[in-house]
Amino acid sequence: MISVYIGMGSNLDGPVAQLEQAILTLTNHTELHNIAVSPIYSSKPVGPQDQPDYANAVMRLDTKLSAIALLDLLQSVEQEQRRVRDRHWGPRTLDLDILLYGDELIDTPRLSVPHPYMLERGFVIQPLNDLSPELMLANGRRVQEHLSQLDTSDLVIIKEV
Ligand code: A4P
Ligand code: MG
Repeated sequence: MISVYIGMGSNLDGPVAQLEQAILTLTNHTELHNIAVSPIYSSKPVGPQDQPDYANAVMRLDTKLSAIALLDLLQSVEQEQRRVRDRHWGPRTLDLDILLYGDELIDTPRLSVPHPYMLERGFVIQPLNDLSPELMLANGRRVQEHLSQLDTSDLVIIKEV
């Protein structure tokens, strides 16, 4: 079993409900085990500011799926929720990113793990810290050390899962 962390984000069509639907789908998947989910946070958009606030959370799970098989699964869940609700180009209804896949370093056209921007993002590191503050990252530092260096003043818990 590999221990995996997934970053979840949505800023369209009922962001909290989008995350809850994705959590339900993944929880019911036979290949994913011991799922734990952080609180859901509201966060200000990073990048273009002319878009709604995001709902963000992090999920931890154990799986025997390969990283690519897991990416395929996450993208199928994204497609499922996008196909039903997203009628326009623009902010996404659901973004599921593989943050960490065990301690593997992956650098291929389809997959970069650890996720390249995770350390800079309060909306990732805060919920990751809620689940695993002591987790040691590839750079030899713990999640809680990174959290102490980030501005998280825009984050508000909107739902305990
Ligand atoms: N890909 C490469 N590495 C990974 C990985 N570790 N996990 C590839 C998942 N996918 C990975 O992703 C494009 C391609 O990235 C995939 O086909 C996969 O092969 P995408 O989700 O379709 O496109 P995207 O959303 O433009 O990319 P990405 O990287 O998910 O976007 P970002 O950088 O995450 O930006 N502000 C707040 N507050 N909260 C947010 O959640 N999210 C974004 C999206 C911007 N601002 C935000 C938030
Ligand atoms: Mg993505």
